[in-house]
Amino acid sequence: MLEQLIELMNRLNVNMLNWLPEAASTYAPAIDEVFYIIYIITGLAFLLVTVVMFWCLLRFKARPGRRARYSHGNVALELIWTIVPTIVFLGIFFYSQSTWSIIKYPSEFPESSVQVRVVAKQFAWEFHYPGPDGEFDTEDDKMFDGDMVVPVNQVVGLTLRGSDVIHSFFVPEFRLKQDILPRRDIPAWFNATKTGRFETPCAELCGPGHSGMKGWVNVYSDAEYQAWVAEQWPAPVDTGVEEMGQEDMPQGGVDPMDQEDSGQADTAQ
Ligand SMILES: [Cu+2]
Repeated sequence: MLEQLIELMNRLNVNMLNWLPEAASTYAPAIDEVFYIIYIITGLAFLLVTVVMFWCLLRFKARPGRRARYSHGNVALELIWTIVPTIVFLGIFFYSQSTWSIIKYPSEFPESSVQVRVVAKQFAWEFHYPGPDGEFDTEDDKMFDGDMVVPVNQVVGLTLRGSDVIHSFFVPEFRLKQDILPRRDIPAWFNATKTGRFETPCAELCGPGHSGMKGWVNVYSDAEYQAWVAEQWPAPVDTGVEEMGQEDMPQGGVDPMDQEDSGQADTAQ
């Protein structure tokens, strides 16, 4: 039903939602669906109001001899235009609830395999990585100015931290937007479905340099990401788990696929 309507809107060239940026995260299609439903409802309401307005203009226009009549109101009509929008709004609320909750409620978040702390400041983005130990604020942490690197098809957990005023982390292609407040850590997540370089413009007016406050999310393929990690945190790695994984390999007996899997499991922790 929704798809047919979208198809029809596309054919009639009235579908402004075609202007949305490409969808490149797992939850982007669900967000777009809510967009479409609201777009269709408001589009129909716009049509209805416009038609009724023009009908009234013609039907009740001034005519010689006709006197204006004072209307005190119509209870039935008022009930209808209160109850119908209430039902529509509640419907949108319940319909979008599942999408909203997986994106916004930390208890509903999927488990992440990569953790990045995003620090917003006037007027730049800092992306902090915990390093091989998986712990923030330790010696192997690394900070990248303006560029975040993540693997494709993996859940990336974010901690959004503000250092001065209110900012907003926004990746249009992921349909992810979250305000950042000073002195608060706000969790967020995404799972990118396409490789590429996606801009993260600050989406909350934060001062004179706001328009220049840009960052980038670089989504790499798995192999590219592993290579990037190896380049940033060169071996030897001092966690026992990693060492075992690397040294056992030449001795044989280990399926390379298993090896890769356990490597991923390591980064997951
Ligand atoms: Cu800003």
